[in-house]
Amino acid sequence: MSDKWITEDYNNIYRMQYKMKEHLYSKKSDFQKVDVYDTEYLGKTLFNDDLLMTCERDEFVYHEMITHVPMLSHPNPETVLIIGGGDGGTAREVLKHSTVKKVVMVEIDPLVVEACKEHLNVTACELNNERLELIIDDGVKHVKETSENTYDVVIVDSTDPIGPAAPLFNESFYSDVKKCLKADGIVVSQCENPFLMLETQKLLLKIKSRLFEKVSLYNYSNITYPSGLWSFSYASKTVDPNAKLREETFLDNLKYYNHEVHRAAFCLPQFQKQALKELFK
Ligand code: SPD
Repeated sequence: MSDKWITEDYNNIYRMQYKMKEHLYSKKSDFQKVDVYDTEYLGKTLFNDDLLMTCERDEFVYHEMITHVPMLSHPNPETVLIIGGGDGGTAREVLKHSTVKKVVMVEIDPLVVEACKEHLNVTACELNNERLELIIDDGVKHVKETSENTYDVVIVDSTDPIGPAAPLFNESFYSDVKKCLKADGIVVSQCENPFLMLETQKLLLKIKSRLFEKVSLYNYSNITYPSGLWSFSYASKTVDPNAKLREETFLDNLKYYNHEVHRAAFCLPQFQKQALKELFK
């Protein structure tokens, strides 16, 4: 019997392949095709439109870094909005914080939630937490309709800037996010990677630097997204991400994040720093 491989193709110039054990889930929503595969090396994996979103092997890197950098930079994060994040990994990390009273998560695609609840318990394990309100809706519409000064932290846990996530890379969306944030609020967003998507990183930072007083970008390395070195962009009206970091007792149990990694993540390779430094504030 021949081996079965799953392929993620980046613009027909770069491919990654994973040896499949079993195809566990496949459905088409109004937005995309959603698949869950069990694989030899990555364990269970979630794919949207044939792009790898998250997997058992290294989901902790992405979810710890998108969450704990803003959450531990903020002096007292009580109310948190997650845009996207339907697999539940970011919500799981946010809910570890003792300060958190309420998390609202707005995921556009109900099938992402369904697939992960059925097959990816490692990320979906807190989706029924009583401090979490899960709304199936368009995140762009949600922030437009949200009142001023509602959230301490907004986390944009999006897919790539194509398909349903494309509007999450627009200025009008971030202008509404700014409105929703309190005076010391922070927004962190999935910001692609410096090797293949430097122009997208520039565009998102330009938008944030037109709207916010503090703007920067930090990196993490993972094994599942093309080219390996990926980034999150940071913006706040007032809070410097490298000033004072909060302590939490759960920190010793994390697998990627610690305070040293937090500070080091803002040190960028020279080519990325040169390309983006004018946009940092
Ligand atoms: N090419 C994948 C880009 C990252 C997408 N976000 C993943 C969501 C994990 N919660």
